[in-house]
Amino acid sequence: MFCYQCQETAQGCGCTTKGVCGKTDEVANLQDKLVYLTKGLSKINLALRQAAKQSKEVNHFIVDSLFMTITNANFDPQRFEVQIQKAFSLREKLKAELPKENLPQDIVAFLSLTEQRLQQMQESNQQVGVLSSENEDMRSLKELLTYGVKGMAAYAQHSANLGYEDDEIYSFIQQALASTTEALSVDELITMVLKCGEMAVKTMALLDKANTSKFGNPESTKVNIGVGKRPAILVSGHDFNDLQDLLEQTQDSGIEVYTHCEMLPAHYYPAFKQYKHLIGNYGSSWWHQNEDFESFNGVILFTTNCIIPPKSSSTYADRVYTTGSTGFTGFKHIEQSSNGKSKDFSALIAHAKTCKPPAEIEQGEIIGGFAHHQVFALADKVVEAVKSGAVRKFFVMAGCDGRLKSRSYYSEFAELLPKDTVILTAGCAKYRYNKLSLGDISGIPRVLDAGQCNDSYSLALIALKLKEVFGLEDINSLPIAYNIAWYEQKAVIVLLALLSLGVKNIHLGPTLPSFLSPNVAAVLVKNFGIAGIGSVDEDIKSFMA
Ligand code: FSO
Ligand code: SF4
Repeated sequence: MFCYQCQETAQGCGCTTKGVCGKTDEVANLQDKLVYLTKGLSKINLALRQAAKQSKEVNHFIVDSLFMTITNANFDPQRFEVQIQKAFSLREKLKAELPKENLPQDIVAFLSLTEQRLQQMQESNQQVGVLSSENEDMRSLKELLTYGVKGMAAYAQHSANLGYEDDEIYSFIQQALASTTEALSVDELITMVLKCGEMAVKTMALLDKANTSKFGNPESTKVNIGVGKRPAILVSGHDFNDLQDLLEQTQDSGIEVYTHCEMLPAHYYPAFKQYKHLIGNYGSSWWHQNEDFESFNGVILFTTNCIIPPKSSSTYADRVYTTGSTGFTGFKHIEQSSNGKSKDFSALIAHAKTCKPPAEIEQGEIIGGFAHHQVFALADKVVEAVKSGAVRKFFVMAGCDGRLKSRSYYSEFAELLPKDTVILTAGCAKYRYNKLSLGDISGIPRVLDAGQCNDSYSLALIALKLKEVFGLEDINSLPIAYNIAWYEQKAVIVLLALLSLGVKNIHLGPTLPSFLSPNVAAVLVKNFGIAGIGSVDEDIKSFMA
């Protein structure tokens, strides 16, 4: 195996025997094969698209497959075997639709690919896996593009689950995948990467539309972090559609429901407030799940990543269920219903009824719900605070949390920021500072949480609105600094989206991605002013200067 797609990659270089995340060599190799097959299917679907005969089933399959390969989404080799078989059968289905003559050579080769040949290609590093690109700059750009479309696929799948789809997004994902197999120049690949950022903005806008159309606009909300008295289900991941289906199916069942990690922003939406048995948010960010799940006592449902393998001493594994693109050997999996109906959560609900209620680990409330609509409603107050000097600077600290000790930087940074600054956050990065008492400025909380990582889109809209209100030409003239923490591939697509909106001088930490070769990193530094992080004191000094 060779994988360097996330921030925690071994020694900052690459995982080669087993992932730091827990991914086995077997699963890593299956994932590489699956990604390779999505490239072939993309080429066929692009060819069919020219005759307006593209397959929706393949669009969905590619998005699902990419999501399955995102860090901490799926560790189950059997699920990947099944997906690989499905890729071959989809290829056969599409074959019948293709013209019999004048097919490009690469499609002809893909149509005759066997599983055995795929295995040989993988073993000899031919076209399958990261190391199949020998030139480190080409490899870097191809992987940056691949990780970008993996993140895009995750957001596209959430939108699709809510009934919002855009063929342009599917088409771009397929073009991007196909382009990684072509003999493109460095400049052509850079163009694709920049285009990926533009499509990221479209994808996040679509997901924002899906979420707000279905659940209303997030509003300023205090979320309980204590516990109730009944047996309960803890819902993790990002998929609001699953959460809503579960809440419907647990109405009046005597079961209470809690959110974990990235499901916290559900509480900010009006539609979720009507569920009185949605009690609050339990625990902390994804990497605390061993402790959080142990003390929760009830059933846990993963709708998306981040899953971490339970410790051998853990007692909660038999209480965990996965659904959607997620999977883990030993966890039970809830399948999609085949007839377009809601998923059937009855087994999980029955299981929850046999469990003890959650143990209390903290009490109190956290505040959030500051997505674009809520912040625009406060615009006058915000503008006044900036004009009067009460707010000197905003810090966008969106992104991810992670296990590395060095991430304590973000808690310290938040704590030591001057009191006339406001943090704009989204994603699980917020757990580094959303329970600190950072106070408010004339009623504006000093941590404004917009929501999940995809709600970084809201942060961009807020910046664009401020630019308009202050009559500025350039988004970078605003008193906004960007100090973003990344971990997995959804953060990569968020970064590309911000770059495409013209945001410059983003600081990225705790380390820069190891998949950026020195030359590719230099291009990002030169054109976008991307930088890493240093010490908290020095960084605050330079940001405030
Ligand atoms: Fe976090 Fe995990 Fe949302 Fe990611 S829970 S790390 S970028 O999956 O998607 O922010
Ligand atoms: Fe390593 Fe990250 Fe890949 Fe897991 S996802 S194998 S930790 S680089």
